[in-house]
Amino acid sequence: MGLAVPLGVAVIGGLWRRIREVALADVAVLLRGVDASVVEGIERVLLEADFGPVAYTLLEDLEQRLRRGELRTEEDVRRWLVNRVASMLGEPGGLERLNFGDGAGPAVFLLVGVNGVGKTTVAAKLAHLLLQRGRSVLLAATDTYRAAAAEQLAIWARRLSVPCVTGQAGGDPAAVAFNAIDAAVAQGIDTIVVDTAGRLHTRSDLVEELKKVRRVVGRKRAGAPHETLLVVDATTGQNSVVQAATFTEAVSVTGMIVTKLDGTAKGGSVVAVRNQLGLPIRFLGVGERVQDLEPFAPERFAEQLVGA
Ligand SMILES: Nc1nc2c(ncn2[C@@H]2O[C@H](COP(=O)(O)OP(=O)(O)O)[C@@H](O)[C@H]2O)c(=O)[nH]1
Ligand SMILES: [Mg+2]
Repeated sequence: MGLAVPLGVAVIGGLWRRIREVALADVAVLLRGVDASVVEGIERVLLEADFGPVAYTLLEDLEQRLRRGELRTEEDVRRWLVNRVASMLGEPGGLERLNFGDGAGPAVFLLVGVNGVGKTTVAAKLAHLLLQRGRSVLLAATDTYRAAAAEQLAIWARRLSVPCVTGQAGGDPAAVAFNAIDAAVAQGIDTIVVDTAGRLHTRSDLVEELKKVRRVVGRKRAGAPHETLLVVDATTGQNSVVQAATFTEAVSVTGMIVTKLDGTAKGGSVVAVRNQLGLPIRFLGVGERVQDLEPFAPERFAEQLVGA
C-alpha cells in the first residue's frame, strides 16, 4: 500500500535544520568539545519538538560521544541523532506484527484511548488495510453512551462495505462485543475491530467497562482480545503519556497507534511516548482519510523527523 504523501515530511521534518539554526551556528565549537551553550541550544530544540524527558537521555549520550571524540563532523552528529532516535523507536510495525490468533475463530482487536485521539477513524483505517490484505472485517461500536459514536462507525462500515455491530443506547458495551463475535462467526468473518468509548462519567467507570469488555471477549473467544491497541494523538505530547497510564492500568495494552502526525511539528512526542510507555508502535495516522494509516517504520520515521 503506497502512501499518497510521504509521511509528514513537510510537517515533522526539520529537526536538524532547527538544531543548526539554534545551536550549530558555529559547528567548530561543538566539534572541539562539549560546549554548554551549544548543548543548551540542542536541548531547547528537542524540548520544543516534544521529546520530553527523552531529550536528556539524548543529550547525555551526545556529551559523552563528544568527549570521547567519536563525532568529528557535523554529519556525524546528524547521523548519530538519526540512529539514536531510530533505536529508541523500537521495532517496525504493520499488520505482520499483529497477533491474529489460532485461526480457529475471528481475531479480535480492541482499540482504546481517550476521546478525540482518532480511535473510530483508526477502526476504519485498520479495516481498510485488512480488507486490502484479503481479510474479512466486522466493526463493533461499543460506545453505547453516545449515539453519534456508533453512527460514525456505522458510516465508515457502509463506505467500506463491512458489517457493523452496534448496541442499544445506554446498553452494555461488553454485550456488543459479545454479539460481534457471534455475528463474525455466523458470517465467517476472520477479524473484528472493536471501537471503545473514550470517556465516561468517571475514570473508574471507564476502567471497569474496559476490563469487562476484555473479560467477556476473552471468555467468548480463546486468546481474545488478540491485540489491545492504544490510540494516542501525537499533538498532545506529554499528555499522551499521562493518559496512557489509565489504559495500561485497565487492560494489558499490546501496542500503540500514534495519530495526527500530519498535523504536528512535534514528532518528538512519538519518541517520548514510545520510550516512556515501552509499548511497540504498530501504525501511524497521517490524515483523516481511510488510506492515511502507515505501518510504523522506525528508521524512516527517524530520518524524516531529523531531516537533512
Ligand atoms: N489530521 C488528522 N486528523 C485525524 C487523524 N485521525 C483522526 N483525525 C480526526 O480527529 C477527529 C477525532 O477522530 P475520531 O476517530 O472521532 O476520534 P475518537 O474520539 O478517538 O474516536 C476527527 O475529526 C478525525 O477526522 C489523523 O491521523 N490526522
Ligand atoms: Mg470514537
